[in-house]
Amino acid sequence: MTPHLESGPRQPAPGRLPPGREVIAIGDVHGQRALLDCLLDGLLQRLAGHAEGSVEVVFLGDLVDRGPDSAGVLDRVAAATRHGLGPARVHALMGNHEQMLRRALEHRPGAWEMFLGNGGLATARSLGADAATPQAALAAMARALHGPRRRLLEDTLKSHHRVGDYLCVHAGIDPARRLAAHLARPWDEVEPRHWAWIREPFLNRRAPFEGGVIAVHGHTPAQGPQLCANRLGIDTGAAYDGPLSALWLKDDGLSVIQAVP
Ligand SMILES: [Mn+2]
Repeated sequence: MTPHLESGPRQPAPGRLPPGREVIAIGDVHGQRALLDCLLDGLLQRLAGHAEGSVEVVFLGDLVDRGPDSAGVLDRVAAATRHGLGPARVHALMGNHEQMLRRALEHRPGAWEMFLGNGGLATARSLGADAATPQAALAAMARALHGPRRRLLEDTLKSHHRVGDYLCVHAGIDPARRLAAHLARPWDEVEPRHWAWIREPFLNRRAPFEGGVIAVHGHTPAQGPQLCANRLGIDTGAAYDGPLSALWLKDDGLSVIQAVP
């Protein structure tokens, strides 16, 4: 089946953006290249006529794993971060799945098993690494992750991206820590309260976050977008045959556009 695009209604936005600026955040892609192409092509049409640099597209992380074409997703996102999407600049954040992939490629203890246990086999296959031993598979993956794919994974991915009141981050914010220290942590650490991994006590928090920032995040899939006063969650389960969602933030409202399988 060919994916199709669905656009939701305009709704009030919980935060403010600098004048003339717009943000489009894209949830966990997880190797779904066909959904990604459908979504980006639809966004490109809707971006026609926008001033150069007035819109920023932010991938919220988890480009890889579970879905069938992680290699193709890395290629499309690498090209977008390099050349933009029409008039929009494109940023990409580190997800816990990129972190697991990097750790496997660095041969960290237990990292290969963790990678396989979280949908990594599909990524290995899409990179042409269907080898019998972990060592052979990792060597083949390392060879396939060259050029723009390698630069994306090693240099381009960021921990967060803030525009106005909105803080784009993969999983969320640990409310028990100072924001700056929380976001500055190196991403080769793996622990559950990390910004690339956190679920609770982030998801159930109703109080505002430090500085009144509104988290724009993926990581925890839900049936539909989670549009709360203090967080906007847009992982709608593309990994599990759900749609791939984009959240379009403007100063006078927000809307959700989905590529539906
Ligand atoms: Mn994810």
